[in-house]
Amino acid sequence: MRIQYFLVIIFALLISSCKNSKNEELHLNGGWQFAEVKENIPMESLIWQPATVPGTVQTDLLKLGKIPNPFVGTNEDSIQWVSTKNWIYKKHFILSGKTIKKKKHILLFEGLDTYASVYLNDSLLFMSDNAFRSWEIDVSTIVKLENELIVLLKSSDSIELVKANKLPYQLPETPRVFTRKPQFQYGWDWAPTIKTMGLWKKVSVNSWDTIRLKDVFLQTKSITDSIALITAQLTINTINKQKVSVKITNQNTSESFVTSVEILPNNTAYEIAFSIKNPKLWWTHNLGEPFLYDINIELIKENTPIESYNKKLGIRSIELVSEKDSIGESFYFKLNGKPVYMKGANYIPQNIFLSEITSEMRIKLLNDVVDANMNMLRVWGGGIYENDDFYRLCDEKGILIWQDFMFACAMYPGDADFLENIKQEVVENIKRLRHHPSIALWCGNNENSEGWHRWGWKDGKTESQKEEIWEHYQSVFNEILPDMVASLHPSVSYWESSPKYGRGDKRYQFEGDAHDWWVWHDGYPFEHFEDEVPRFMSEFGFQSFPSFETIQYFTEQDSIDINHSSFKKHQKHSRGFALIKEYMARDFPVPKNGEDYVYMSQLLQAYGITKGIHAHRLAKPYNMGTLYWQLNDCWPAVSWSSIDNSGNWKALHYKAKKAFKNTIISTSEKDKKINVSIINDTFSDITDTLKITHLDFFGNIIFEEKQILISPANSSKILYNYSLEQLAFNQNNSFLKLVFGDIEYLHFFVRPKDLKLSKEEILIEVAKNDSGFLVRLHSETLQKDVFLFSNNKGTWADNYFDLLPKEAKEIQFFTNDNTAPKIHLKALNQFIQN
Ligand code: BMA
Repeated sequence: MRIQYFLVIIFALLISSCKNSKNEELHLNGGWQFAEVKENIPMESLIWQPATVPGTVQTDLLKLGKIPNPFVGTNEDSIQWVSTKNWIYKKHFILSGKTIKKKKHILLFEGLDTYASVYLNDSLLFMSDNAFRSWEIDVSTIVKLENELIVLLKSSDSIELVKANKLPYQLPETPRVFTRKPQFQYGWDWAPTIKTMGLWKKVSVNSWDTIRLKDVFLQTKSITDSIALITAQLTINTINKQKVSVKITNQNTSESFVTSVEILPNNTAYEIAFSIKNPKLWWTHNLGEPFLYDINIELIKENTPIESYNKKLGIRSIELVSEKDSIGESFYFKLNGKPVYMKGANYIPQNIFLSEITSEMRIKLLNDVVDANMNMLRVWGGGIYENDDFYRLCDEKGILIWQDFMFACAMYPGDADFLENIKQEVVENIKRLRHHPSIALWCGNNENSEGWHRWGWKDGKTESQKEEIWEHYQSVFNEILPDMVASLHPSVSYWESSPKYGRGDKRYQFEGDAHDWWVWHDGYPFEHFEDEVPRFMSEFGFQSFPSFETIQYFTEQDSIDINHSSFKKHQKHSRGFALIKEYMARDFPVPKNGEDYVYMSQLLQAYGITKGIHAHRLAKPYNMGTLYWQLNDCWPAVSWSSIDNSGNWKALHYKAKKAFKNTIISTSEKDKKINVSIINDTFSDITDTLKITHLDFFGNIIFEEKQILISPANSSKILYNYSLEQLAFNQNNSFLKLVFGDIEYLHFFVRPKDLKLSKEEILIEVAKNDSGFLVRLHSETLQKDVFLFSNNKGTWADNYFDLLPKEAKEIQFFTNDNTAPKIHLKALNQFIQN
């Protein structure tokens, strides 16, 4: 690939009077100590203990054995005192003789949680009030060879109280709305209350002489088949006017060019244009290759490299198409000019202790996302703007991100200080994330607008108070946020609030994105997903119990005791257990034994949510996306997640994987006919044979037929009808097996509890192979929702599947353990009363 230059400014290289050497970065993460602040006790007399940075007070206390593990039993309560106290951190550090001679020293805290006063060598540097911002301060005149850094962290409780008392009314969800920190830490219907405190991101000192390349943003300006026009926007600091060289290298081809730029002290923004010929576009993994160019940008002064950045460049266009149409208002994404159906889930932080999330955990979770054929995640507004690693992995793996700003289910203050604080927060986070091709949308908030209009938040407030609260909402979500997105990241759309309209509003079904909580919160049956399909479903969900491993972990019991006292803490939804039981009784048998109940709760969740996925996909292109609530957990709990906190896939994740495939078969019943649809998310027509076989549960054929069909590109179409009147058959003990190419779908005529399944045995054979063990299953009768498990640590290639009568099935058990696993299994057949 050849790089061409559109704007090459050629300056003669001037010989500068000052000598440059490489800029330096000193990490200040190790060697911290912390202590609880005690009134009237001098610092040196406090009880100092080792601290981890990045980290939190709570995780440090846990490591020291000073608090019990809050993820276990009912311990959550016994650690609440921690966030009511003030804490102090200190670190001694030395700059080398060479480093101290540099002219500029910038201290950088990438994240402070939350109210911190930072001192260097007894000078107060700054006070922080936003965990979503980084703090950078010039310490050139304060730093010495030997230094002491102190961070005093104040409990948010008293600060929030003061702020709340200043208002003549109470904002919904007070007090969390006053503090810019992850909102779910104040407790959520899937999260414990743990308000962490600490230095939750890295700390460093950056030392430089006269010039520093602070940031690079590669912006794709336009794309055609033959050329992509790119600008490299450089942020450069200098202390004097000087000329430098900027070298841009396309590492894919090793081509590079050098241009000379004049840098001025009163300017930081510089732009260099270049182009890439015949650009290879970035695609989501399900539609192509998430191709990334590897671009190196280097600042050079007198032949000495000063600083360099490696940037991955994904060339793609993304557009939210929200246009009035004959039905209402569309809501779909165009990637590289093509409408793309979005399949995925809502993402929350992987651990309430954010600094405990490792790169391995991110890799594993995002691999699970790709494995389940998801092409979009929504980073939900009550968590965090994720760290760079997360988005880098999404870029590489071809996952699009719907990015909420961090506001959820509340009304926020609107005083000048608060507005300025969030402006800085959004500017910084947009700038940090805008180069990622995975970012598809910036969304203002989660359910704030719906809450204001529908959840009784206006009750008891005067007209002028309501006006003021709504004005504050407007300033944030209809002024500051869209203005910042438009100026800093104009190639990506802004969406005010998710959902656009709540379920009390008639427009729910016709305009924008929607959250269907009729199912679960309002107790509607799963069939409701089929009744009011919106244009884009950005949330819908149902709870289930986590894996046996997770339950054993937090109950500290070997057996599965779902009545264990710890469930009071690990089920955060007040009606959660009752709702699970109510829905289970509608569609499934309700077992008494704990293990069986856990299994059934997972089947129930998977049954309901995949019913929703199918309903949404069938309605394509009216509906163009389905993101269920929620992908993962932040601690071990009963929740809406499809992957539990130990990383185990619940039944939903296995079944979502099938329901999210690019091409699926789906069915709908109308006028005594089963309509068979093929949903094709690829950009090509598919011609293949549809094989329809109507079988009883012992494999006897009632009817069979074959037809060659064409499934048009990017469509959902009814391609076949199966009349229920043409044959006399028992709906309770037969099913349709539908096969199109390599995809298969089983249609059942009645709900699971009404299936007349037979209690035959399943034969199991286990054979060792390179990846672990191959498990071969065989049964004379249909076995529904077969769940395999073992005490050996490992993962299953498939689970919670149907085993067809007289058709053997092989399932891989991936494990490093060489001892033959004892395989246990459950199947729905075991619970049916015939
Ligand atoms: C959605 C989310 C969360 C909540 C979930 C389940 O509305 O936005 O606020 O956890 O519902 O209740």
